[in-house]
Formats: sequence, structure tokens, C-alpha cells
Amino acid sequence: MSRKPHISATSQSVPSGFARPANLIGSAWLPAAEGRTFESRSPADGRKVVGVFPRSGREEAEAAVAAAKGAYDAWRLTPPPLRGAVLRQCAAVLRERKEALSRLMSLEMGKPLVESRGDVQEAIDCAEYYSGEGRRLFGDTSTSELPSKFAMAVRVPVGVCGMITPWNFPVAIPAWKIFPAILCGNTVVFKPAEDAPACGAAFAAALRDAGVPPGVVNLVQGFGEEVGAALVHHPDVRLISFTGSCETGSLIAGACGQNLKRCSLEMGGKNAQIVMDDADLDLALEGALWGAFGTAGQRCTATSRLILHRKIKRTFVKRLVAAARKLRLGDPLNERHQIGPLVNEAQRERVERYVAIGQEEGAKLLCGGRRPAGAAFKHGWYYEPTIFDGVTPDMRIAQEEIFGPVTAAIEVKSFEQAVEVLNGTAYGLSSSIYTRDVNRAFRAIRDLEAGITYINGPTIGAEVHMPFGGVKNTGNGHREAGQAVLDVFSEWKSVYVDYSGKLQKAQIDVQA
Ligand code: UN1
Repeated sequence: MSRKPHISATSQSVPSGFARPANLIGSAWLPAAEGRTFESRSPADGRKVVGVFPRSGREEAEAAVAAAKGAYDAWRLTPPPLRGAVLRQCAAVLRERKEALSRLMSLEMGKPLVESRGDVQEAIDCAEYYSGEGRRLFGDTSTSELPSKFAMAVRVPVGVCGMITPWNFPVAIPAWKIFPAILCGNTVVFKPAEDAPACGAAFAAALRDAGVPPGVVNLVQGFGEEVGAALVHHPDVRLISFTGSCETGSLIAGACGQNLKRCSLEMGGKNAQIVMDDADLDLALEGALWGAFGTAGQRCTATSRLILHRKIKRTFVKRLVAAARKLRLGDPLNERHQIGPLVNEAQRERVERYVAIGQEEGAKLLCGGRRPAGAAFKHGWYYEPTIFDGVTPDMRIAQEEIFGPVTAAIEVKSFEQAVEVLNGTAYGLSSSIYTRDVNRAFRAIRDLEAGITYINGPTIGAEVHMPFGGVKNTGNGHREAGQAVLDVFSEWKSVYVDYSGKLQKAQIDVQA
């Protein structure tokens, strides 16, 4: 592979130096130690090279951890409002570069431009939200059981954090990990997905240009088994925050468990939208289309099951198929297009395997189930929006995460059965119900086993000031975003100040 960086013609609107083909270690942009590289290619046209990036390993990971460790004390001692001011600058730089970053994203990972803009906006929202946190970062003050004694709990940083992020939200997800982490006083080594290295580099460059001090955020490009594993096993990395597959997440959790490292995982989903017989069907239809086929179904929150009341099922499915057939597939940089390609060949093959499994299991393929024909699609990893009917809850296509534009319609007789089916998978990220009955809506809020429940909205659409994450195999009990993520990126320290001037013994001197 060539070591010379190459930016293709379609990325002309991306300023030079914007997505640097190098690691960021301290203040230096460096190639991989042995000069090894890997390419990032556009999923819309595999002939286009987006850039060539350092294929790093243990040595680069160690250098980045050392830089993060070196920067830690000065950053930890920087007052939080000043750390917040740096985040405000990050928001400003990201806003300035929003269009260029969005174009780079559509080119590199294939989602339509309008969605890429939403991804960058989510990062801007995060930077703004956590910049305000610099003047809060509240702890607790409490009482003491002893006289002339004061008790409080304060947040302290954890140390060096390793961030391992996916390609499907290549700016938003790094942002919602890195911004709260550095606001809390931690320093970071960031390993972007190997399918979105240019986005990772452009994001890291934006942070540096915004004034994040050297070493506070370091970037190491490369593969999970090489860089990711080195971070997970490094004794100076105190925390791993990971978003990705359950298989990788469980390996990370095992290693972190053995090394007594903090670890926050966001993994798969098998999200469902329930449509009851009293629902506004137009609204539910729009929600299902966006939820199932937005980002070509490559979201952890995608609607991969539709749980439909039997009274509306036929009409609903018929209308959904008609609408899905009208979705415009094509180059994600062309604003007319609603669905871009899948991220890479392996992902398309995975989707194809699941479509074959669905057919073998006896589900009825109503539309899609194939690659679109035509010259425009020849060099990209496109796949048509696919709807299965006659799916039963135990089928593999109703149980396993596909991560593509495939949704499975399951018929139910009642609200109770809908809840049971929705809850009947190993995952629990997002859920949705369309109904006009307020009692049912509240029962759904109470009974659906998921980290997120939408009433009369699709399964996608999380906002940055709300906790994000899931139950069961979707996570390991943590939440990202909102106030909740502060509990991931800080430790609680309890402080007792005894101003009585004598030894006082808790539980012994006073028995309440
Ligand atoms: C993901 O699905 O990987 O709610 C993250 C949403 C986005 C975040 C999704 N704001 O769809």
C-alpha cells in the first residue's frame, strides 16, 4: 500500500490538512512507527481512495498513552469552567467546519448528506452542553452525624481514557465520549473505526485547532486487534469506553474485568416499533420508514422489527412497501438521495446472509432483498430497502442484529402480546409505540425493557442532554450523554472535614 497520502477528487471541498493522514500524539502529527498504512475508500465508489492512514500498533498506542499521561496533571488542575471554555471553542470550530466535515463523512462512510449534517450537529450540541457543565459539575453536600463536622462528595477525574468508536456516527459518537471525558478532567487516547479514519482525524484536528492542549486528546489510527487491544491491556489506561458489536464488547469487558479497569459499553440493538390499532397510521408509517431505513439501517437504534396489531397490519405493510420502493438510493453526496450504500463489502454480505436466512426460515420477502441494478450502483455497496412479512418472534431475523436496511413485520393480537414480543430478545436499546391511548403509552413506558422508549416517534432520534444506552446485552449498565455519563468519566470522592478539634468516632460516639 502506498505511504503517500492521497485525497480523491470528490473531497475537493475538504480543506487540505483537514483530515490529516497521521496519528496525533501530544502536539505532533506522526506516521506509524514502521510506516505501515491502510486505506479508507468510499463505500459509494470503491475505486475512490479517501485517504491513507497509519496502521498503528502497540508502539503508537503506548506513545499516545504516555502523552495523555503527561498532560493529565495540568489538565486535571485546570479549573472546570476553563475546560468548559475550551469546549465552547470546539463547538465554534465544528460549526465553522460543519459542511466540510459532513461532506467528508458522506464520502467516507456513505450516509446521506442531510444525515451527516445531523451527525456533526450532534457533536456541536455535545460540545455546547458539556461546556456549560464546567460551571456545574455538581457534587453533594450532606450532613454529618457528628457535631462540627462537614460532609460532601465531589467528582474527580479517572485518568487516561481509551475511546474506541464506530464508523456509523463517526463524529457524534467520539464527541459524546470525548467532550464529557475531558470536561471531567481526564485525558484521552481516541481510536476511530478503521472504516472512518478521515472523520476521526478531522475531528481530532478540529479539537486541536480549537485549543484543546497537546496530549489532552491523542489520536491513534488502526485496527481493533492492534491498537484497540493495546489500549485495553495498557496498565495506564484507567477506563475504556467502547461502542460497537457485542462480540468485541464482551472481549473488552473480559480484559477490563481481569485488569480491574473501568469499562463502559454500548452495543447492539434489535429495536422494535409497535403500531397499535388506534395509532395515527400516517405518522407511524413515516416513523417506520425513517427508523428502518435511515442510515441504511446502520444505527444501533434502527427499527429492525415492526410489531403490528393484526387489525392494521395488512394496510400498514402494504403502504410501507409502496413507500419503501419510492426511496431514492444513490450517491450520498447528492442531496436528492435518501439512502446511501452500506459501509463496506463485508457489511453487505452480512445483510445478504440474513436475507437468505429469513427466506429459509419461511418469512415472506415483500420488497428489496437484492442489490439495486444499474451503472450508478456498480462500484458501491448498495442494497435495496428490504421488508419481511410473516415473521415470527423466534426467527433469527427477529432476534439477531443485522445492521442494514432490513425490517421484519411481526403480527400481534394485543398490547400485552406486543410488549412480550418487543421484550423477547437479548437486547434492550431503543423501543417505540404508536398509540393514541394514554394509558397504553404509560404502560409501555413502564413495561418495555429498553434504555429508550419513544411514544409516537421512531426508534431513532436521541438528544445529547438525555441518557443514551440500553439494558440487557446492549450494555453493561452505564449510560452515555446527559448527566448520566458524568458517572462514567468521574469518580466520587467523599470528603469529611472535622472542625471540632477533637477525635470524633462515627457510629461509636453517636448512635442515632
Ligand atoms: C447509533 O444508533 O449508533 O438516536 C447512535 C439516534 C442518534 C444516535 C444513534 N442520535 O439515532
